[in-house]
Amino acid sequence: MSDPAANMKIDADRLWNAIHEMAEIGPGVAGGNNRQTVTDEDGEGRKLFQKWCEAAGLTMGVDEMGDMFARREGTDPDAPPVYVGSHLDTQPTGGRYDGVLGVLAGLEIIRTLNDLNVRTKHPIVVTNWTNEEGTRFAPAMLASGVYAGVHDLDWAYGREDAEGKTFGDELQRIGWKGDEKVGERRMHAFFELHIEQGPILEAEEKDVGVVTHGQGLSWTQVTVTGKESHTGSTPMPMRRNAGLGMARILDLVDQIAWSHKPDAVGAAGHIDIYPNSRNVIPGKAVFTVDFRSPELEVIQDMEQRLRDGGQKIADEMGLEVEFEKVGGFDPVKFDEGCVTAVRNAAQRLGYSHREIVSGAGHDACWINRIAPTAMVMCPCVDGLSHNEAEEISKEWAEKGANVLMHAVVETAEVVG
Ligand code: HGY
Ligand code: MN
Ligand code: MN
Repeated sequence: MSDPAANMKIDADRLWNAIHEMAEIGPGVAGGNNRQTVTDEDGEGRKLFQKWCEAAGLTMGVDEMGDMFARREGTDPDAPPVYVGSHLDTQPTGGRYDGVLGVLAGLEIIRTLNDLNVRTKHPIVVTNWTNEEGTRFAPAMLASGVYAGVHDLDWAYGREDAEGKTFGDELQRIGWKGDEKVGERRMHAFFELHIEQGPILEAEEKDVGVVTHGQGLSWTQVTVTGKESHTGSTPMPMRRNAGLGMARILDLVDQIAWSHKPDAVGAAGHIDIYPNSRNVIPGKAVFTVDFRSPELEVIQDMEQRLRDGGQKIADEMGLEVEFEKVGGFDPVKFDEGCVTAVRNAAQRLGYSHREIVSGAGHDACWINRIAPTAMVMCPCVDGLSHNEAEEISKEWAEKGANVLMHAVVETAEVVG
């Protein structure tokens, strides 16, 4: 990298303040955030991000999925841009940093390049991907999946939340349904900074994770149907208890995941029980089984054993059971060239670092299908995430953002 950029560092206080100003929008109940996708709070967060981008001289484009693309011109307007970003939507009990760090670190790169008057050949585009979390509208990484050609736009518009509202209507309602065709932009590369959401980097006292792979994900929605009846007057042998059936299937999920230790994981985070009344035997249980592993064959084995074992449990209990695949992606290997740019940046900056496989899914996992992609990770306290107590240090944010900047700027080619 040329001299003007060789020793560049971001403004850590400015990044830290931006993160905490964004956190004031859609506050949670315990210090974190509840800024779920295409809610009014999401719309407010988008407006603040757009204001900051325009103040930094960027031009904003918005596509049909609400993805936001804030462009800094390069010296070669025809060169495909380097994209950098993540997501601003959060879990209902989310932390302040999941996704937000990656979007605002992208903006901080622009602010730093402006301060230092550093120009690059390739334009740089800071990105906010819509509905990364998939909690209100499944699946996760919805918009980046449409962008990568994995999901159909109309299918995505039709996804429904628990109240029966559709994603497309809600995106329209908050005023962020753009005109740009999804997926038409050419990308020279895509980089994403994200908190690890796991314990490894902190435990090993490493400042930076050089993400080489992302483990695969499988979401199976299971519907168990029994018969509602009185919890007092229905004799035990006559009960068709969908809640008990769910409990036995969830225990099976745990056994299946443990059978593939140490890397596979499995659980259900979404559970709805009907009618959810204290004195009614549940007639229906709907839950989503989340299996993950770095190996595709392991994921496929876990999915099949869930179906076979779940059907056996239902048959033995006189219950009905249905399985629907509602999300997932194969294990991901990120682009060698981009991973090398990240590793070289960490080395050049003298930061402790290690290669790591991402345990969580990210927009980068889909974008990796259509453009050279890599990720940078920073530690998080106790590896905790998807919890309002999620915490990182300003130093970790600073080092992650510096590595991200050096990888992005090297790939965008500094001019003069
Ligand atoms: O589910 C995931 O891995 C991501 O946090 N949405
Ligand atoms: Mn995330
Ligand atoms: Mn998340």
